[in-house]
Amino acid sequence: MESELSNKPTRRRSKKRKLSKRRLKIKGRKRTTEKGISPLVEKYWLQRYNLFSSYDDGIKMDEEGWFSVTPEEIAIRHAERSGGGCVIDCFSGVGGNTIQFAKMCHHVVAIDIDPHKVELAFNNAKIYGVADYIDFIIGDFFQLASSLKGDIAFLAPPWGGPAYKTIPNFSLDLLKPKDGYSLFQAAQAITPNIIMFLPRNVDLRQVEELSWLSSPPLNIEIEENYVQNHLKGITAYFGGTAFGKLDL
Ligand code: MGP
Ligand code: SAH
Repeated sequence: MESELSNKPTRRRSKKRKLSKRRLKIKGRKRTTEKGISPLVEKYWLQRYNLFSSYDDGIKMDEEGWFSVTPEEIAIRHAERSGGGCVIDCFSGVGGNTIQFAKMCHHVVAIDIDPHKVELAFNNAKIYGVADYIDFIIGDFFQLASSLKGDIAFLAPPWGGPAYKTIPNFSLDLLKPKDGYSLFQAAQAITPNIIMFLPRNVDLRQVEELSWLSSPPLNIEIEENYVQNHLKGITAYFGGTAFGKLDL
């Protein structure tokens, strides 16, 4: 009897400790699954309303989408410069640019090689009510380029992941899946009116050289893009998109 009494509190304490440990584990697990956010994308998630102002209405992302999507304010700026015609968004991702082009332009062709990205972009375009103005294509831009027609080619290719910023002078050779010169040449098969969204540390001399790939050289304008005073990227406008809105 005595020994039972003396054992009881000890057993209760250890049960309690086990319970609270389990509760902590559940709490930890719940936090990550609720947001579905990995440590890599947490900093982008914190900026979610700068990326999509309608984020809470059901926007869907994947990891690459989080760190690659063009912030909404910048995507609006790109669309304002596009002149309202037919835009080919050659690397459409989860749809940050595609959606804003669709809001302001006659039609958008949105291409991505990753079928899951196209699903996400379609979902996101529906949230913004613009899916009907977009043709979604799953495919490799480099294979499709020669068969595409449009007033503007928009290029926001992969920059090689968030580590791009560790390179002091980002060379166009580092763009994926092919270097910037090949990319620009493929786009020129569609139109000389090209808009390119590039890393803020890009080698600007190389960007200017792109305009010399045409004869006579294309007009070029370079713009820095800020969100809340933070430089996010650089936009190069070529051909008719340089120096104001494209005149169609
Ligand atoms: P960032 O530099 O990774 O984020 O990306 P942030 O918050 O500016 O980082 P910090 O360390 O300076 O505080 C800035 C923006 O660049 C993103 O919001 C995307 O719009 C764009 N971006 C980044 N990457 C890695 C890519 C990419 O691979 N492709 C494209 N098209 N855009 C990218
Ligand atoms: N501007 C987009 C982000 C583009 S990120 C936005 O605002 O959401 C670059 C995208 O290029 C990625 O989604 C990647 O899947 C796609 N991509 C990579 N190689 C490609 C290729 N060869 N052809 C078409 N898309 C490609």
